Amino acid sequence: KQRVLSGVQPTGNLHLGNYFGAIGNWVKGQSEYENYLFVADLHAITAPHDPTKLASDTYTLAALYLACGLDLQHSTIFVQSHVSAHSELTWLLNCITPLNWLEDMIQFKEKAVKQGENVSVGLLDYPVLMTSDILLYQADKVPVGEDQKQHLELTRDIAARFNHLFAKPDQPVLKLPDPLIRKEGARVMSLADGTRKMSKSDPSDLSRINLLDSPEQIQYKIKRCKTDPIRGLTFDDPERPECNNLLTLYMLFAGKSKEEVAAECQDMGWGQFKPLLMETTIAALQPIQEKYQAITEDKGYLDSVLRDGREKAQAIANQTLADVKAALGYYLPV
Ligand code: AQP
Repeated sequence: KQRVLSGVQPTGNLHLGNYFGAIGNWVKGQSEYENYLFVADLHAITAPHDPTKLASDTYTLAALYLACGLDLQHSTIFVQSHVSAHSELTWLLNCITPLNWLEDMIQFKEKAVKQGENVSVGLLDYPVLMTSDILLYQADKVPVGEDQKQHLELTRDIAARFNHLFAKPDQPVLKLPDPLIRKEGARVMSLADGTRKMSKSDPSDLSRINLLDSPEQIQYKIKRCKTDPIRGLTFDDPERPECNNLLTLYMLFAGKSKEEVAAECQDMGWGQFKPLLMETTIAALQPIQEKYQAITEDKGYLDSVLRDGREKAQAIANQTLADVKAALGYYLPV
């Protein structure tokens, strides 16, 4: 089986964008691949973070991976910082990565502007850490959204540069990963503005629906979300980004085709559609929330999952790290 690697940062509440853009897709495709899925807590400190929340956010995210349906038969779940090879390989790769490759990353430029003077070396280095995450596991495929395409290209460039400089031509040390682009993946937009993505870091909680929101919160958020005064709901109207987003959410939760939803909703007004979306969303999240409750009632269980995950991940990661060190010429005791 081909190996897939991915992760989400424990930087706040997991929302529908994370579900439909990442975790839900991992779950759908999991039996086809050998999956290594981690909680990206080293990435989480590339922006200023709250140390009183990091551990609990990490725990919640790992529990949600399981609650969303990841099956330990197909997936190894672990916490990035528990496998020290991630940090170590990052240092080694830093030293062979030209600075201007990192300065050219669009996400760095965008986030650096937002963070102003607080911008850390870690934010610049984020793509090298991501490169290490992927290359340590010799991953074949990495699920990427639009925003991560450039970083995956960089990963391939760094791996190719390493192999070129330090490996024999017929014995590459690092595998070049390919993007895994899934048709059914969706970009979920903010409830407050249909042109911006739903995001953990949006200061307004009303802009997103979190996987652990109560039915009351979901009702309230959908009631308050931005719409327009036009009757009859349609997909793909550039003048109506909110309408497109809400119909898409309904389509995804109801498991219906776009054509079915378009036909069902073409004559509806918001007063009729919103209760439908509320009901569908609440019903779809209920099993995830119940499973989450059950998992978190037994803290020992999740800890044991993460310990097993760490061991399995370490076995592969440490081997790659040893190969990289050997290729770089490090002295290793016999
Ligand atoms: N709105 C979204 N629609 C579809 N997919 C999304 N993802 C995030 N938002 C949407 C996907 O979820 C994964 C989470 O990656 P991350 O933890 O690295 O966070 P992120 O991409 O920076 O997005 P977040 O979760 O909203 O956090 P902030 O607010 O910090 O930007 C990725 O696979 C991402 O594509």
